[in-house]
Amino acid sequence: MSTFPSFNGSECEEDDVEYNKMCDKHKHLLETLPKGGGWMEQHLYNYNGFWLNEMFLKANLLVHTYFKSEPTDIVLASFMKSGTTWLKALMFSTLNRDRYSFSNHYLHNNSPQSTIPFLEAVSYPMTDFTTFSTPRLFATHFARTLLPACMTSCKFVYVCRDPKDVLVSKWHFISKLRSKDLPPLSFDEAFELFCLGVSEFGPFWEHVLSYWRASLESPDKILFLRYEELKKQPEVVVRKLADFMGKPITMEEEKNGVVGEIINLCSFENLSNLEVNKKGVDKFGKLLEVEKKGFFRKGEIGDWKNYLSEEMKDRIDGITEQKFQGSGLIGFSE
Ligand code: PAP
Repeated sequence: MSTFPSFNGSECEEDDVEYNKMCDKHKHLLETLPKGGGWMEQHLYNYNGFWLNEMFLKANLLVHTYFKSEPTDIVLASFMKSGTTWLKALMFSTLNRDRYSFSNHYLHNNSPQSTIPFLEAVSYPMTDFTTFSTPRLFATHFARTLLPACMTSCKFVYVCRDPKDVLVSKWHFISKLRSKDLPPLSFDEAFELFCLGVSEFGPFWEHVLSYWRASLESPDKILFLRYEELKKQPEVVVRKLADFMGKPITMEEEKNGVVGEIINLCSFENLSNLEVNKKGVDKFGKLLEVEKKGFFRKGEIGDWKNYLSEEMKDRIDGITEQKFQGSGLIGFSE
């Protein structure tokens, strides 16, 4: 089961002036922003250069109005379907490796989604994040430039992935969440929208560049990772993550094989075969429920080869080359 009920944009609290002002802004934006074809719902709205649906637009306004970041916060940022679930598990288990034994771990009985909350799943009234232990971990699919200025002081782990695999993964995922009032979204339609940049939280390329540029400006604040490097050299990435989060792997831990334990615990094979990730739903805020097994499909590099023609591949690679030109960021061609 997965549901995506339509969002009631006019829901307001009479006695909260700030919230009511925000609701009015949301309503006004929905009426005035440029619209594009939605994947889950009929429309996406172009807000400051990025495409959001009604619910995520409201979440963005909520974050700007109510979220108070701490300089010690660590934020996992990603475009949808780039490896967020994997990184949630890796960051949580790396940071909390003294707290749980690998033979009886929190992740054996709880989904990776429960470890790090998504900022775009916030609703009103916002959860009291001040009670979270330091460093607080958050996740987001919002582009860097859509986040409030106060978050400049936070650390970010950004994970990106070959857009061809992102597209395939996203199309599978969204097909299950798409409103039942709409006709199914064909792969060709999804491809076209993706290439035009019209895609939840996208355009993909501008999303990646928003974090890449920030990482060049503040390399100590943004750890820029790729799904593909994680697949090929997970031990290197886990050590980088541990260093970046301020908890380097000690010599003793190296001797005890802790890095390997973390990698095995968080592997696609292990997580996708756990009962807790096979049944039931993960809830995101009040409005979105997603089948847990929907976060685990194939977990491979290059599944796009089963979906994209040579011409489609060339078109996406061409866009990547053109968009990344001069940025110092290399593309994803194998
Ligand atoms: P989200 O944007 O909805 O949070 P996200 O976790 O970023 O999704 O991406 C899901 C993809 O990561 C899926 O890719 P696929 O459709 O190509 O298979 C999913 O299978 C993959 N994935 C999930 N967990 C892991 C893991 N532990 N190792 C490798 N890949 C994983």
